[in-house]
Amino acid sequence: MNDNWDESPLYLFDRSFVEKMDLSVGRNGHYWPPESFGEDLFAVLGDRRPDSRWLIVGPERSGSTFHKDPNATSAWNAVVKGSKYWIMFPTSPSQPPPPGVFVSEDQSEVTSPLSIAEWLLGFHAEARKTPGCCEGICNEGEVLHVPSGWWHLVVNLKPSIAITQNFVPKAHLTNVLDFLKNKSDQVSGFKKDVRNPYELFVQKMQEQHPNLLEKALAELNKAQAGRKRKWNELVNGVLEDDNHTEAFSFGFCDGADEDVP
Ligand SMILES: O=C(O)CCC(=O)C(=O)O
Ligand SMILES: [Fe+2]
Repeated sequence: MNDNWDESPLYLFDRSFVEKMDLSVGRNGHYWPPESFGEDLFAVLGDRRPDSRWLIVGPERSGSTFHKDPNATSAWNAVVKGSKYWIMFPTSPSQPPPPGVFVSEDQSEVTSPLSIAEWLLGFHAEARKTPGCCEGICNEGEVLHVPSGWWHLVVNLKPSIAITQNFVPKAHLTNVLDFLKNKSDQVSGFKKDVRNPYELFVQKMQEQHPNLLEKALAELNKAQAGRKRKWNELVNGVLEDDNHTEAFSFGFCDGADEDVP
């Protein structure tokens, strides 16, 4: 880190730092998740939850290219040392990905052919003018919230150490259920013995938070029915009358209208 001139320096993500460093996580431990983010519903999965916490270490210029966090989770990112520049975009089905970023039709693959430096030189100015763009610098001791489904790019302005943790807040339960159920080929971070993450999550939620689950599944059904109707409209080329269009929100589960940074 101290003697590196690479344009894209090596960037370390350690998902086992708690075990390796023998840390205790919790109110009286070495660190604990900021309480302002509320309950993490993936906690119902116990040790079968997907990877969820990382120690991130890198020199200046290292960083993360544009992505959305896995399994439609939200995240917090706490800078322990150094500082990070963030640029983010709210999720929206009506808005294309950030300038210079290309996704496959099912959003499973992100192609950002440029290094962070090239993207900043070529697309930063345009991106900053895009509606919804948020940017800022997090310094030591500051914590950033990455809402479910938001695009983000991060670059370390100084040599940095951060801790990040992914979580499922109540507000995004429907998005996570939708992702696990309908994008099962893109689900990541679960151990191999978890064959069906969606079923396991539903089962554990049923045991521990049945009311939340019921509400979220009802929302999911409504969104799926809306998507199906829209599909039929497109395929049949039929324009539905007003009665059919009012309750419909295409891409509801992408959280188009609910995220507040
Ligand atoms: O480079 C960073 O600190 C951001 C990390 C990040 O976005 C992630 O782990 O999902
Ligand atoms: Fe991220």
